[in-house]
Amino acid sequence: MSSELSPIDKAKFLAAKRATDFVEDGMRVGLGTGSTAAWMVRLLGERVRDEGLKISGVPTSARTAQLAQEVGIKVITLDEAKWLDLTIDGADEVDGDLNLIKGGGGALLQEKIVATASDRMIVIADAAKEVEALGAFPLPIEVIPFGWQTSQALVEEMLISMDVLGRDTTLRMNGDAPYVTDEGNHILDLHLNRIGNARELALVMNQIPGVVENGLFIDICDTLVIGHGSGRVETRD
Ligand code: ABF
Repeated sequence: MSSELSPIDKAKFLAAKRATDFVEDGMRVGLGTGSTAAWMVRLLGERVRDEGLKISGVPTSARTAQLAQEVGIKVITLDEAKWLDLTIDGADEVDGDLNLIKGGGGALLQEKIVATASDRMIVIADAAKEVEALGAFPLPIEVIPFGWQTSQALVEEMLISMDVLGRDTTLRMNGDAPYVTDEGNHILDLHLNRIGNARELALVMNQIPGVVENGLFIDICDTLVIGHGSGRVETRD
């Protein structure tokens, strides 16, 4: 399959395939969202079909739930699972400390809940996702619809007070309407260029009234699997 893919899709496929090696019979597995995670879901579906792999999958978005069901993975809720052995998910950026920016796919809230409720989180990504410092990718934050413009103004004030590079925040749109998450919330994208202290920003962000969650995943990723278009795959803990 991987021979017909573009270099970046081959990189995503290879990272996803390596990560599925960590999935064992009987596991409760968090299933991530995005194109790299979609490869992982499809490959796990093949193992269910071809090897009789017995796993329960907890999806991190409605679209991942649909794909998992289509490929024959038993889908359960997080509350039915109670706790997960492993979550495999993509990312938008990953730094040298395995801290992440996630949420480009709009699923950051369920992704963070599921990843946090797991014994281990494996991030799968193409090599372009690796950065020296987080922030070039706009940081998504999820805000409730009620008073979202006030939340946006409070976020911008907070960024100024923290002297964060970049101030521009934009409401994520879906065509002419605001993007709506699976939970019915909106997303603000923060164009920060470079985040100096991601840990502090992640803590402060969630104190702002109206902010539900942010796309900084600090100390959550345990293992990084990076795929390259050349065919090389690296695994780092
Ligand atoms: C998802 O994976 C999102 O959090 C993140 O934005 C996305 C990365 O997408 P892709 O794998 O398509 O590059 O978990």
